[in-house]
Order: sequence, then structure tokens, then C-alpha cells
Amino acid sequence: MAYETILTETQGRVATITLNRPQALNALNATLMNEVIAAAKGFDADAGIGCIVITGSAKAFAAGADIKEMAGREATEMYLADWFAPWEELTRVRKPIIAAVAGFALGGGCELAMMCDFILAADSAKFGQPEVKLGVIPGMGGSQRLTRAVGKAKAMEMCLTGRFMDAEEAERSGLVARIVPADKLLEEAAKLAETIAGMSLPATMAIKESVNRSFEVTLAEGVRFERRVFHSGFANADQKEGMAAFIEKRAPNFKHS
Ligand code: CO8
Repeated sequence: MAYETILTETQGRVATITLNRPQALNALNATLMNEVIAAAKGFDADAGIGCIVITGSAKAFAAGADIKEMAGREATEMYLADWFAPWEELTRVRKPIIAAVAGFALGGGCELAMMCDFILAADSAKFGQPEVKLGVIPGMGGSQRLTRAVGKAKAMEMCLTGRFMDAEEAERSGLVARIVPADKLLEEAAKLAETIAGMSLPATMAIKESVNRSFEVTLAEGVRFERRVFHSGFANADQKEGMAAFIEKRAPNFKHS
């Protein structure tokens, strides 16, 4: 399928979505939003794909929502259109999604990275919620997801001042899983995605669901949910294969079923 603002590629069981509006530092306009969601949903439905990577360019993962597209809008118009609500569909993708971030991940760009399951950061990455400098607040989940990722003090400070966090601080604060050299970002993201895509798909999907559940429910409910999902995993052919392979001291041959 031909897209205007993104590039897509598959290699084995890994799909990559590259944000591609270089003239606007990958600012997220409505077309880009619809295309990312369509591509991600397509890969989610494709049985041959086990993991999705979302990335940008060396200079910018994404420099935020498209300010030029939003600037002249009125409140009622934003409300009636429920501007940017469709991004929530990305969080309903059931397969693991890695954000591979180099350069600026600001405003909606930082929020998009945080909607993914984890962030792999280049040492050039810079994260921020600078909406306050535009006279507005984060609108794609930043005040919620950043707070859960780095805690109240840092999230408040970042959202109230709009300052950027570099990759090292982001790793130290729990916003990113790992930092890699900028020129190795795509290679490392592909390796990680390949590792995940090589695991049993019902297991990786259930892990994603279970970890995400921890943000929604009490500890007791979450542990009960995890246990039920663990029990149901014994219906999977991959559970039989994975455990047999361990006992027979060989690599498992998962069938993703
Ligand atoms: N939107 C539109 N265009 C942008 C954006 C953006 N967010 N960011 C950069 N661009 C454009 C610039 O206008 C410029 O275009 P042109 O060449 O036509 O003037 C081009 O990209 C290159 O940018 P710069 O010349 O500014 O590049 P620099 O290297 O000098 O600076 C920065 C890079 C620091 C990243 C700078 O571009 C910048 O500060 N960008 C804006 C960052 C920002 O404020 N982001 C937050 C946006 S608001 C937001 O994300 C809210 C999300 C929730 C909305 C939900 C609605 C319900």
C-alpha cells in the first residue's frame, strides 16, 4: 500500500514503520496519524508478523503534533472532531511495538513513543513535553504516561518548563529501556524486534496485555489476571514445544499457536 507520510517495510517476522515528513521533522498531522494506525493495524492482523518497530529519522523521531495544522482551530471544532483521539487505536494493537527513537521526540512525538511498548533510544535522543511553551498542555497522553514512566516530580518539572531530557537522563528515569549509539539504532532495534518476533506469538501478546493491565487495575486483580492468562497458556502448542525443547536441551521451534 502506498502511503504519503510513512514508509513501511517487512523483514521476516518484523515490520517497520518509518515516519517520513522530513520537511516538518515528522510532525504528526492527521494524514500521518491515519497512516501509522492503518499500517500498524494491518501488521497486527498479519499472521506473518510478530513485532513492529516505529522509528523516525536521525534528526527527529517526531517534533510533536503539527502546530501549523492545529494553530487556527477552535475549541468546538477540536472537541467535535475529538482531535487525535484515533491515536488510542494504536494502543489497542496487540502485538509488541518498539519505538526506536533518535533525535527529537517532543510533545506528540514523545507521547507516540510512550504509546509503544518500550523505547529504544539512540544516544542522540531528546525527549520533552514543550506544549506549555505554546500555551497548551500535552494532549496525547503525555501528562499521564510520562508521570507513570518517570514519576510525578520529573513529569511535573518537564511539563511545566518544557525542558528536554537527554537519552541518559531518560534511561536513568525509566522512560527508555536502553540506549544505543545513534548509528546502530536501526540495527539494534531490528535485532531486538527479531528476538521478540522469534518467541511464541501468543506468549508475547499475552505478556503485553498482562504488563499493560498493571496500569489499569489493583495489584490483586492484576496478579489474578496474570495467573489466569498463565493457566490458559497451557492450551498453546508453543507451551508444549517450549518446555519439551528445554528438557531435550534444544532450541524451541515455535509455531505461534
Ligand atoms: N509542527 C509543525 N512543523 C514543525 C514542528 C511541529 N511540531 N516542529 C518542527 N516543524 C517544522 C518547522 O516549522 C520547520 O519548518 P520550515 O522549514 O518550513 O520553517 C522545520 O520543521 C524544521 O524545524 P526547525 O527549523 O525549527 O528546526 P530546528 O533544528 O531549528 O529546531 C526543534 C528543532 C527544536 C524540534 C523545533 O523545530 C521545535 O521546537 N519544534 C516544535 C516542538 C514542539 O513544540 N512540539 C510540541 C508540539 S504540540 C504537541 O505535540 C501537542 C500534542 C498533543 C496534541 C493533541 C491535540 C488534541
